[in-house]
Amino acid sequence: MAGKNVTSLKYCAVMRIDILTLFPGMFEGPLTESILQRAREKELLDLRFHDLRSFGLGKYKQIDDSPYGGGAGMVMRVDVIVKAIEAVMSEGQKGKRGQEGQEGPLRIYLSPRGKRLTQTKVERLAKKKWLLLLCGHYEGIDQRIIDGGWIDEEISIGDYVLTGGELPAMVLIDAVARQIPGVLGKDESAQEESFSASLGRKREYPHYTRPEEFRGLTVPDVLLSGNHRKIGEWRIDKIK
Ligand code: 4FV
Repeated sequence: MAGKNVTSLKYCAVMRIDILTLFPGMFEGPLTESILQRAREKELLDLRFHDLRSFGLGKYKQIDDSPYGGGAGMVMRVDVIVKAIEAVMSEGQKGKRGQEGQEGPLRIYLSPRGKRLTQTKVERLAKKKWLLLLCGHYEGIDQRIIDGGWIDEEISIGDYVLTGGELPAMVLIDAVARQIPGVLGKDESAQEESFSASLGRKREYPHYTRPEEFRGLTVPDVLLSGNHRKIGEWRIDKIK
């Protein structure tokens, strides 16, 4: 990640997230711009990328194999993935974090078989100090990685199939990071927005800004009235 050294952040970051992926380069861009990059520079977010290939077997660093029982595609091997997860956990236990008796990371596997990611779940995850995200590829991972207890939660971002878990991981990181105090500037609020508790988990009201008139399209008069009680009532009425 040329120019933006992101992994050598000190331990004081509010939230540490370790990402296990075959394609660390995919995170270039979405997590190195704007609000998320600022959060990393302000040491509110400590992102660490681990290339699963480096835990591969043999000369060719094999990480997957053909599915037992036959069928198309390849499956990521239990021995490779568990080695990677345990390496991150032991690495994290060393140093300052370990001394504080910091419990291990909440280990999340992004997959269409998971529970759907919601704002309520995002707010719960944002209270954690340490997350580990496993990004699958191909047909997915050997089920023993989950049944054997190396994954705490399986999370899906939606009922469709992607080429890998990297985009879902970025979606989760973006949504969670916004909930970390200090990440959103004062003019950006996570309070009164869609699906937030203050809006009863409903979709927020529509927004308008200058120009007041555009090709005959105008702004609702109440929003120009300065009457904040009426504006509040209008907005509540627009929440759906
Ligand atoms: C996905 C989702 C998703 C499935 C096979 C990765 C892919 C490949 N992850 N929400 N929808 N994952 O489609 O989280 O391994």
